[in-house]
Amino acid sequence: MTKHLTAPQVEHFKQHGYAFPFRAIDTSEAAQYRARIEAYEAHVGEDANRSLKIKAHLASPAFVELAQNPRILDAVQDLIGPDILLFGSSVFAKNANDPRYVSWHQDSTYFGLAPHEEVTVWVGLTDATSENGCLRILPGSNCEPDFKHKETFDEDNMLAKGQSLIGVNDNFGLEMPLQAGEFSIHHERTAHSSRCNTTDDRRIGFAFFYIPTHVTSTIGRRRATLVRGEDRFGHWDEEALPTRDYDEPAMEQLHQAWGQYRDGEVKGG
Ligand SMILES: O=C(O)CCC(=O)C(=O)O
Repeated sequence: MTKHLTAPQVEHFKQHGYAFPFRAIDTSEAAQYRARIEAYEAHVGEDANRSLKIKAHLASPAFVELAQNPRILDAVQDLIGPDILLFGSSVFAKNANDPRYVSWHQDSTYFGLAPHEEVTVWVGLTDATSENGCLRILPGSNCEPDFKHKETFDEDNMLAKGQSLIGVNDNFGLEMPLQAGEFSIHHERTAHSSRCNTTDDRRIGFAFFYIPTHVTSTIGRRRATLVRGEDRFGHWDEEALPTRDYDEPAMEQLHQAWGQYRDGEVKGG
């Protein structure tokens, strides 16, 4: 028996690498989360994209709570089973009329996980539309061999290394529009991207990265948080979760994980 997705939705995910839309929170809660991201930006004096990366949930207990949202975890459980670790999260915030985009990429190349069973839940904290650059995926790419990336370091590319898949036909991209508070799910091998924001408001999404507890890190021991079930494997060290906003030990882990990723110490294996 599935908990949130229907059996055909689970089958569709296996074959095509994505599922959407599902509701996690209502629009007023989404607006509160947006306000929290913007309060963080005011606190650090820069765009959330610059530091709420890889372990963004460690900036606030409220973000950990969103990662533990039962509707999200029920959907994740339907896809990867009942023992679930949150190993990371990133905020993708585009400003109004923002030329920045996300190039086609596969997270499996960069996450350093084996086997490739990670799923990403992307929660819209604003509406995500064609015009403001909603997430796009290449259906079925989850079942294809790994693609090759080139690292472009393009200034307008929101990815740390500007990593871009070589030879993708952009016309096959499928958009996943969402209303604020809804979420989509994609597999770590599903190629995805997003275009720039041509509207007068921001487009903000919070991406959470979940793995079943048997998945290992191919790049040495790292930290993760058990969000449901039991960890009978012990492949991951525990994260120190924040007890208040911008809690120092938690922020230190956030910055450390982002630094390792950005500086290339953390690469896929
Ligand atoms: O939000 C975006 O535009 C890109 C998101 C993304 O690359 C991801 O969720 O892995």
